[in-house]
Amino acid sequence: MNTINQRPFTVFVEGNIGSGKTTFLEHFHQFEDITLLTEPVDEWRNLKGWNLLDLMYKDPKKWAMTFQSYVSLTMLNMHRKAIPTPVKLMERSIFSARYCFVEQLLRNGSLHPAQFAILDEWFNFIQHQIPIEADLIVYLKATPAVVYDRIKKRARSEEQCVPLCYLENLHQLHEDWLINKTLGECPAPVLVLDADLDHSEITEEYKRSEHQILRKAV
Ligand code: DGT
Repeated sequence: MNTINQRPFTVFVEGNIGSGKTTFLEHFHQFEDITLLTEPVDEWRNLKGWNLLDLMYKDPKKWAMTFQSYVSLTMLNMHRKAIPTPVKLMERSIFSARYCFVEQLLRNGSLHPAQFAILDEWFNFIQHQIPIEADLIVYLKATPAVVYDRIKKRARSEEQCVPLCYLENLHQLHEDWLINKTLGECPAPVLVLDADLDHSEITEEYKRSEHQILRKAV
């Protein structure tokens, strides 16, 4: 078990929309001494009755700033959450929100440069003033066409308008951030898994990460 003064070994699970982050977290349900923090999508879909995710997709120019501001808050909450186990596995992070989504929304014109500047200032402030622990990033690397098909199949109502090019751009931003290291700061070593594999093969692929994630828990 974790001692009070020891911080948990902290892992971010990153990857495109539909790359299987939730399924990856579910794989680790079977292990003790690990806390799984799923992304607060439900909070984004219901803030005092408002569906911010839907508003953002329907009218990004109007709602992207508001949405990203709330994403930052909910992500920060996850980063700062005290947990009782020696390992913490988190779906996404404040870093992918900034380097992938905010970047994308700036580039496609959904965010005005002035709005981007404010989000960037907040991000820099948080990074420098609030401890955010990161020990490992698991990157679920997937082909955009594959995640496009999965998103269509899972039919989350807000995402039905997401075009393939949006996923291609997001994929490239993940690559630039985590592989090419040409975008922002990569806060931890990256383990790349093949997230194109289908259900029958993916468990074996997930197992490849167990040793690195659980070594602190065993
Ligand atoms: P999974 O399990 O890999 O299929 O994961 P998803 O697709 O459930 O989770 P994720 O984080 O890729 O995305 C959930 C939805 O929220 C999706 O429509 C993209 C959107 N989203 C997540 N983070 C951000 C963000 O920072 N900004 C914007 N604009 N959208 C975001």
